[in-house]
Amino acid sequence: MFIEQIEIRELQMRLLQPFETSFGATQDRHIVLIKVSNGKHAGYGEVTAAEGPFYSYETWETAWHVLRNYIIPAVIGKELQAAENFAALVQGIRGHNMAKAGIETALWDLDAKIRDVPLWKLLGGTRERIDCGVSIGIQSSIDKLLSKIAAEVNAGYRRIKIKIKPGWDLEIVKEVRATFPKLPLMGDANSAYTLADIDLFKKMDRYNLMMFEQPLHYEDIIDHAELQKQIETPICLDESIHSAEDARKAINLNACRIINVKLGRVGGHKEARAIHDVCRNSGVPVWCGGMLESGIGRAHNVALSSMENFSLPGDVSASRRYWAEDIIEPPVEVSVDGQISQRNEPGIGYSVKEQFIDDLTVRSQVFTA
Ligand code: OSB
Ligand code: MG
Repeated sequence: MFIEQIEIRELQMRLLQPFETSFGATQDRHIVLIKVSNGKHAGYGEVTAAEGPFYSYETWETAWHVLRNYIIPAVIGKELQAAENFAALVQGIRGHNMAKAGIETALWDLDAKIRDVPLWKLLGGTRERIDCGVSIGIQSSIDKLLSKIAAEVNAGYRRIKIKIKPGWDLEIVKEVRATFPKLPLMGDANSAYTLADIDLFKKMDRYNLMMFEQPLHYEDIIDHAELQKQIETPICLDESIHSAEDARKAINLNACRIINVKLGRVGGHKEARAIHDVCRNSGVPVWCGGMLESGIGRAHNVALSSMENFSLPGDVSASRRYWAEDIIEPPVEVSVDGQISQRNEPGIGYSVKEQFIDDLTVRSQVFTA
């Protein structure tokens, strides 16, 4: 495929509700969208960098800078055999995986459209329906959290993730368990703890959680291995894993028993599949994480989740949980029993609402071969 044109846009979109984690709250999203075309078809991708450098060092502004000055100049006007060949063009650019993934995922969509196949099939996926979970942010009270959980359980979601942080942890887990004794439940700390908190994890170990997600430092695998040795609940790594190599090392050290795969964090579909394979070969299940995406990033998450070893419900949920109106048609919908069906149209399989996207755009730039 010939990379004839790349368009980058910054969109402003307001989440229906603020989302709070151990590193802060967000509601007004700045989303960088990518459109790549070969002159005949267009592929779409989303940069999942957040507003500030808190989940990772990338932000929508660093992504814009690195895309414009480094990534796009490396790919514009190039002829690619397949989307997989993108990685070789940008291997000299260290990090900035979310910026890279914006282009990489757009190339996969374009590649699938040129080949006239659904993206999930091009990726090698087999799950025609994927199991969905939700991630519920930190709330102002336990009662509010309990009623949010009840609403999501009633909507059919198969797993509930709550965010934890010092002061919003043991008591909360205890209360949620008392109200929902059998619920598939997990806690995500976003790196809010250290090994000094080991007794707290031993106490939370009694509440039969599916996993603790990223309890310790965002670059650590050594201390996670120590924590995993001392608790029964599986550890799931998110922030610490950027590549299949990271996954291999973490698994070898027994730093985790589960991995959360996010397209942005790992640089796109190629590396996400490589992580999937490393984990599958070691008997480690994976699931697809979320970054409060618009419909385009969400559609890529749905397609990725079709792969065999995405055997646990992910943070991939319905558009309506995030947006009054999504930028794709139809929006991502979840069945009453908590599943999303794959689409059979080529590429991401959802159509893109170009006019609505224009209305949300605050700046854009076009690069032509
Ligand atoms: O750690 O998984 C996370 C959102 C923003 C940044 C980090 C994370 C999250 C989520 C939300 O948990 C997942 C979603 O609903 O998109
Ligand atoms: Mg996480």
